[in-house]
Amino acid sequence: MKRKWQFLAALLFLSIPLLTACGTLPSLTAAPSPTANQQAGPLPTTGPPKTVVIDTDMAVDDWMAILYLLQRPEVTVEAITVVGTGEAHCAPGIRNALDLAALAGNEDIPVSCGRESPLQGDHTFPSTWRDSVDNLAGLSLAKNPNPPSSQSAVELLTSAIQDSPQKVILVTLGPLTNVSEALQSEPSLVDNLDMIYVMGGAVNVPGNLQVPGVDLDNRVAEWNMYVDPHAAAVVLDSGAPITLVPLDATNRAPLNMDFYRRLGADRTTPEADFVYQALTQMQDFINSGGYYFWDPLAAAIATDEALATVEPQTLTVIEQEGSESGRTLGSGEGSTVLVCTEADAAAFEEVFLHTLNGRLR
Ligand SMILES: [Ca+2]
Repeated sequence: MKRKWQFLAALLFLSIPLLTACGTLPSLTAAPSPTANQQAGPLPTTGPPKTVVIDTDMAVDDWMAILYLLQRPEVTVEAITVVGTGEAHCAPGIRNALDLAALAGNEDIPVSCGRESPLQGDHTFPSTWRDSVDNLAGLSLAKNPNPPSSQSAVELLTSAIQDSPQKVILVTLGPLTNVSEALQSEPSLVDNLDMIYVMGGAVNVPGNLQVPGVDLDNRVAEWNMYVDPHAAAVVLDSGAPITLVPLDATNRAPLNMDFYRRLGADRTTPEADFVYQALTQMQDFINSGGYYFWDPLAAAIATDEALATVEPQTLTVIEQEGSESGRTLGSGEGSTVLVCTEADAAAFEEVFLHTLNGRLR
């Protein structure tokens, strides 16, 4: 059903992109038609069917990652859980996740949120960031008529993984609070996990807490790990198959104005147009040179590991409070996981644009 919808939708959007964009997002500008040149060349191929669950903190790059996964023909997203310790607060995070799912024609995907405090400590994202993503960066979406799931995030994660006849790919895009709680309460979940792709960590590169307006004496941690270091340690120690997509890899994929302009000239679906509108709100950040495809790259690697260079490494998460809290330290002790050390940014951008524009079959 989903594929049939996507096929019909793609035909419709390719035929009347202007009408569709205006009808779905009346407050936004119309998307231009693609040029012949933009449609030329072989399209990436998709692999076998994948069952995916997304755990997200609903920031702008999460929106891009979610729309990417919902547009993949071979991916079925069974559930979206919002992590309440991340950038979005629970109530707006749930609402925005439901509406994004509806934008992509998947309004029935169950969505719920988890606890709003870390397992340990009191680290949080800056309140100004949280307010902005809660507010959908000033954008608006058509409302999904469905209510949130009646299950908690941990219950939904657990049932979605346990009930799947196919092993599940779990894609985590925020702090690991929900996932750690689920794995602690039901350790056997690892038996039905094909892989957990974790956007987070900084292994052999600096962290990303040193940003304007944030005064933290920590140059080694990445935000998702910093916010809930104990949760990160629990997940890495769980025995689940894990592929970490740390800053080592995402630093290779900056989101720059060239890509922004390319998307502006090549957006033929509501999904692609929404990403363009979101990035329009992020132009100052993009121009600063500090914006990267963090979560979209992790989502894309979850569908195609060839986009990254992956190698096993043994890591320890520094849990103690202090200047290294949340660090993912390469060491002889700890948990051995797969780590993406490099990424092919050009290949990623190609597949991201094709996927957002519904060109894959
Ligand atoms: Ca995120």
